[in-house]
Amino acid sequence: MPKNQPDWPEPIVRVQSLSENCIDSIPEKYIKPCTDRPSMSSEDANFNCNMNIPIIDLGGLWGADQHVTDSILRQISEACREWGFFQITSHGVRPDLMDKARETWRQFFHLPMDIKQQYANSPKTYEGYGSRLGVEKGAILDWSDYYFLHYLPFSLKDYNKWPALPPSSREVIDEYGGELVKLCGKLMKVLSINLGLDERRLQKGFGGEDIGACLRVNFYPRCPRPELTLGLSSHSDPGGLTMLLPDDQVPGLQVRKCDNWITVKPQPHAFIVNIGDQIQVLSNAMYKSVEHRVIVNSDKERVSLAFFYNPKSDIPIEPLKELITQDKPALYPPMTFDEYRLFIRMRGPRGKSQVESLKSPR
Ligand SMILES: O=C(O)CCC(=O)C(=O)O
Repeated sequence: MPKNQPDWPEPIVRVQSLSENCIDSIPEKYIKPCTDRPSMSSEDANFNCNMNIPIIDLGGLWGADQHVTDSILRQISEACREWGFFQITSHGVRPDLMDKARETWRQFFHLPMDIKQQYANSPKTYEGYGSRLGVEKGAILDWSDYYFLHYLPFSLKDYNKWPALPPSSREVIDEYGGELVKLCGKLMKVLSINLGLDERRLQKGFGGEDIGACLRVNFYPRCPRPELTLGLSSHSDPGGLTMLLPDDQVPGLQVRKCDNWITVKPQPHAFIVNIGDQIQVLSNAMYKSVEHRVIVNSDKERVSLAFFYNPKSDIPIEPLKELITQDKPALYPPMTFDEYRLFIRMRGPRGKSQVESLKSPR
């Protein structure tokens, strides 16, 4: 992988290096406008304390007891409609694999900088070690570094673009991805059934077996002025479904609920699932992707693994015919995922502006 980053508009600065050198201030480039800064008011904190996204135990989902299955399907259906976000437990991925995956990545971010720099990314594919999303010169940046890689399709899977260190990281990352692809396949069936469709319908809408899957590992270093910045700006996920493995020690993910930001309280060994823009489009907005963002803190770094399950990238994605009615005509024109994700790759995270801008004029 080339060591220079020819296409970034400005020299890349690693937030981790900034964090190690900033004692009590942060560079202006990371200071958000007042309206985007996290609220530190005690009123908001109180409201926040009592709220969490739904937690759903998947144990028994595919078992013999139809009442249990129906109850889990109902909980997921409600969570998709009301929240667009939920946590799942008893999901079948081994807890030790989840811990190992997160620790492997934590160790990667603690390797010496010259090793990490060998994987420095460019905005052409974003694969590798990165420190900004979007290529707009002068943009206000987020307080995080990340690593991005592909699992699927096989044509994009390239072990040489995955970190070789720490030892056995490629095996761990590979096994983790395989498990998550299986889990996402199961959830796609659940969502299809809940939308009143054949259980394979959403997967078919994604392009069958030929889908995309990728991982972004986020590293949020400690920040001396967390009230002025964000680890990741508000956005909805452009893809299909996201499975987030959050830090087990440090909260930070906030989900927008009406006009409030709810800080997610992660359950041990749960995945946080959220609906992406492509499912909003396929479901003709029966399910909606939801804005979320990440706050940082001055005491502890944070690591999260966001696994994105996406449609095949070169087929048109549009509302499924079965979900179009006279009362509810197709809300979105067809667009490939390749075309769609260009927006976020060029402009960086911008709330829900992209999916909203797609809506067909009526
Ligand atoms: O770090 C988190 O908790 C959320 C990460 C996220 O939203 C993303 O990677 O898209």
